[in-house]
Amino acid sequence: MKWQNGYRMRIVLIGVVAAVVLGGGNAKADFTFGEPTNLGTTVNSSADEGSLSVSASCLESYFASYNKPGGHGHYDIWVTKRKTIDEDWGSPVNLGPTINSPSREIAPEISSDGLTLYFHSDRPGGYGDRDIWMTRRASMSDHWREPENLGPIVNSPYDEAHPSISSDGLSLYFNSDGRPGGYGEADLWVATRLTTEDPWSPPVHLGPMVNSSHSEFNPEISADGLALFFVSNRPGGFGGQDLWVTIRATENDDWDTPLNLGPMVNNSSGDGGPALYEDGFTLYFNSDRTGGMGGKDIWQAPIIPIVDINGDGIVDSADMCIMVDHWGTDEPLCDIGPMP
Ligand SMILES: [Ca+2]
Ligand SMILES: [Ca+2]
Ligand SMILES: [Ca+2]
Ligand SMILES: [Ca+2]
Repeated sequence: MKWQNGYRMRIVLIGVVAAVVLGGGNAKADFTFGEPTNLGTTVNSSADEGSLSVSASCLESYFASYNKPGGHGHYDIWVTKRKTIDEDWGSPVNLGPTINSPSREIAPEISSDGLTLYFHSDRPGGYGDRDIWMTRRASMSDHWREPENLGPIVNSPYDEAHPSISSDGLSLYFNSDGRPGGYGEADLWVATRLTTEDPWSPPVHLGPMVNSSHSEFNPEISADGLALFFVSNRPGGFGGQDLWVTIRATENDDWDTPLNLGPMVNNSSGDGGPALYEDGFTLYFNSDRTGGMGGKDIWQAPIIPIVDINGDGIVDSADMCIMVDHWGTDEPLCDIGPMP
């Protein structure tokens, strides 16, 4: 997910709240999710596809696929590209044997500058179980170099998986199932560093507000660092595993109680792999719900504004009048941009 600033992030947070409270009839100036659609047959196939990561340029999307023809065994990382954001995604290309191996390479995460690709793997050369690896390239047109293990500060004999890098490159979120200090099943952790040249600090467990005895995994940090999407099988969902989000007011605040993304996105299928498009109005995720090409597919759902400012359940001229009365002000009731 790659929102550029708090302005957009607030929209999405409102949207998440809307998804939760709309049934109560008290929604106003809210957003919700539209009907998810399958990303289509160019990217999806009868193999498993998931773990999408969209570049900041919106011209590259990395994803993982299991035993997709043309791969190197088990999960591999693939990329689909396009020349402009108005074009459809092109045919996926395997990242090749420098990156992919007979082991699993999965959960790609492209850095905001497009020059580092994180992923997790159980390939030889790690510290045990799954580890987080990265590969770099000198420029957007260069080839990805030989992957490097992130080292024994971040990785351990236990499980480290599903990296998500903050837009400033200074916080690395991941999940671990079994790392000492967890609450049971997978939990979310974060490692930080002072600059991108500094080593990573020992990972910190995200604590009891976010983690539970159920599974919390596949974190996805927003570009402004104020929303953390993840997947969980915790109670309160719609069956299987669901997408959830926790938010915080500033990067110095604690994470708040996680919210389920609601029934438009989550259903009784297994839903996971959250990613967000640069424009802040598209949520990507993977699911094995009906209507796909087989196995897991990548789906997208629009994030839709609801401009019911006075909360009477109708979007009409009364809402517009309130908007006009506060035009050019910072009245929070109306500050729902970027839509006018
Ligand atoms: Ca592989
Ligand atoms: Ca490990
Ligand atoms: Ca847990
Ligand atoms: Ca599929």
